[in-house]
Amino acid sequence: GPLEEVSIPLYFGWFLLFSVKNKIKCTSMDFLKTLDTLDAFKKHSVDSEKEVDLEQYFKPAGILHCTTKFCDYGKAEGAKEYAENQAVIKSYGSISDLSLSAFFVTPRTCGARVYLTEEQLQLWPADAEKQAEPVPEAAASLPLGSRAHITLGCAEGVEPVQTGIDLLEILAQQESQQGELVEEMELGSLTYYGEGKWLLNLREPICVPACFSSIYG
Ligand code: 2AM
Repeated sequence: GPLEEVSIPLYFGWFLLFSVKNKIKCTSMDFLKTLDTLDAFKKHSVDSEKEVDLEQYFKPAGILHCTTKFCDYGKAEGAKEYAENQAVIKSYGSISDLSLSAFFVTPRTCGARVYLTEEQLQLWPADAEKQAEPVPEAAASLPLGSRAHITLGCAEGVEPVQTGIDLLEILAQQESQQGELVEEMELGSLTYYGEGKWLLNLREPICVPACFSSIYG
């Protein structure tokens, strides 16, 4: 009935606990600042004469989280099945550590890659990597959970759904060994994937506690 439909949220996901939000914001800001000042970054900019201030360029994301399933209040494909899944019901409200393994930047989005544990993968929809529109060509063959990320910021006029698509595109390129190692930084190794796409693989993953829950918006 209509009441049932109302009870399906906008999306499910892991929400970073309040205590770690600032840490992630600061670390990602540091990354942007460092990237800004690299000669290699300036060289690959569309307009190498113009200074880009990445911290201004990306509008900060609202609630820091890693979406598992975008349900659109039940309108999205598989939303009801997901909401009724036993693993989802059992884990609802539980806290686990998210492991952030990389930061990435494209002309559209800025995000952190999340490396999911076996247990967390139980909450990951089987078709998450294939549902992106448009799906980057090689993305369908990437392992389950490849799309998992936290959107940190979007360029003016860009929707956050783009962050996962950008990540899939970079990972598909990584898979086929495209990309040019640009610099070993303190945080990790920085690789350039062309067309303004950068990924910093963290030497030490950053662990952040998060609560599995949902947003009704
Ligand atoms: P994000 O997970 O990349 O940040 C509300 O819009 C949230 O749902 C955002 O966090 C957004 O992107 C995510 N989202 C929006 N549309 C989506 C879609 N079609 N598929 C997956 N996630 C989506």
